[in-house]
Amino acid sequence: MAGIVPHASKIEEIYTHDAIPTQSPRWANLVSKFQSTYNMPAQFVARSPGRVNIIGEHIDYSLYPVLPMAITSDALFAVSVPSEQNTTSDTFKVRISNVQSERFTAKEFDIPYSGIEIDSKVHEWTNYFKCGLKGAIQLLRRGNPDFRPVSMDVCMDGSVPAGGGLSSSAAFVSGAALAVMVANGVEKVSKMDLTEIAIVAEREVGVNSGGMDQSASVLSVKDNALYVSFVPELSARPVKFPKTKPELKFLIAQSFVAADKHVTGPVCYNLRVVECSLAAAYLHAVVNKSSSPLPEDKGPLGISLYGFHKGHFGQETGRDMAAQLKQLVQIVKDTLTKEEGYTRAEVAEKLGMTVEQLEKRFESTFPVRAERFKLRQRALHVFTEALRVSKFIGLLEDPPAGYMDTGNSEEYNRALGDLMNATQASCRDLYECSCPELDRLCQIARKAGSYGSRLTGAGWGGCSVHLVPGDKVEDVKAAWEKDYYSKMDLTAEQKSGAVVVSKPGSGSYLLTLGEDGKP
Ligand code: NG1
Repeated sequence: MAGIVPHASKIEEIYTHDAIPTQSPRWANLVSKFQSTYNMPAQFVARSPGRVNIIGEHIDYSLYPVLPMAITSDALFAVSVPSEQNTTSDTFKVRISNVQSERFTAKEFDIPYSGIEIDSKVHEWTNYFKCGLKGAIQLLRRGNPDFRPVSMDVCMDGSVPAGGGLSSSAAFVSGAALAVMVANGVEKVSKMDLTEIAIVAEREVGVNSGGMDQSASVLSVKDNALYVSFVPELSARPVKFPKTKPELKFLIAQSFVAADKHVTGPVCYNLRVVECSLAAAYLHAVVNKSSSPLPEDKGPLGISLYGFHKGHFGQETGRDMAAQLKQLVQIVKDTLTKEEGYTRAEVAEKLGMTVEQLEKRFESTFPVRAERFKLRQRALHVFTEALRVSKFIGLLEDPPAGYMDTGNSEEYNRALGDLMNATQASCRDLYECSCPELDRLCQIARKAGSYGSRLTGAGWGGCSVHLVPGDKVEDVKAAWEKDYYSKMDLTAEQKSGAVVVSKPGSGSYLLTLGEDGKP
């Protein structure tokens, strides 16, 4: 389904109808800020959205399929390429500002043609732009190693809350990469290329991320969720929710627990990536009785639980996927018996390496802090979650006749919701990526009528997603207000953004502005 990043001629093509009244003034403000900052009009706007993950949590980096959807909130980059370019210099210039200029200070960079430095230890908002820039330049140089990027002026407006589990970073990096490609004369940007460079580029800021967010941000199609698979290569297809009665709505609720995975990486996100990779290597050594290492794949550390899965069964076929995953759950229960986790020495011994070799192989890309690795729990989460995704997508694309022909799809809606609830339990108990506040938001929502409630994104704070019958939306919102938000000290802005009823939005877009710099 890939193709070229679409060009819009007006913002109505980009957003769902209900979003236009808030997006119109926002775009007008962005282009007017651009004009007042740089004293010239912007030429185009590149846009990439955030996403909410419906199901398939923390399994993208184990290379199992996931089902996110894009949301309305996005990263916008108004761009102009100054007509005077200094062609004799060894550097090119990027001036970047933000509509929220007090929070995000404007910067100016003279970037050597020879390479871009990104210091992932410094948490600087422009790092994300540099990631996109670096990825785009690598792509531009694929066919032409001497390619010299142009200088550019950029003004950014991001509406995806940072650290909220809605992928502000993927929206930022893929939007920035798109802006750089277009500034450098590429009118037709391949969606797949853009997704792939955004995935790799985001690792520059210190997170060993999977590929779900960037895929959802770039490839989503309005009114559809997106089924994203990572093997044999990255691919995605839009998926419609069947018409149900009662109608289904997605509510996204903030926990207001900040989850900065760049800071907590060594004990949270990056540690989970290491644990899953170690589980794959361990299972391969013990179950597949192999003395050679697990073959390399696209997992962030070069191997994955899916790689073990494929190796174990010879090959994975779509039809047998669910049956195979069930067997793998049993294999994990029988093999990885230590609830308390495994020390480095215990894992190293099974892998036929020293502790130093293990540290070098698995912990040198991104450092992690742990005495023991909970291989059993992490692998159980991954295989059961992959199974839930396969059941969920089966329900969506092939709804069992009995569920739908009664004119009341209550039972069907519940089946979808149950899978989301099971994900939350697994994230809480096995993957340990929830937190009391997210658990609470889910409990409150279920009590007020949600079919399915779970954290979305990396977790440890951030956002939750809820599958709610249309006629219960107000009840669920009121319950959160009464039992959760009213007990917190929130600003008016936080209160108004706490809960969003979200329709599946479109992915990346380009909009060329008129001579006057107006949309
Ligand atoms: P967040 O932190 O919500 O953007 C992260 C990863 C995803 C995926 C989810 C968990 C990045 C950029 N994204 O999402 O790839 O692994 O956690 O399902 O690290």
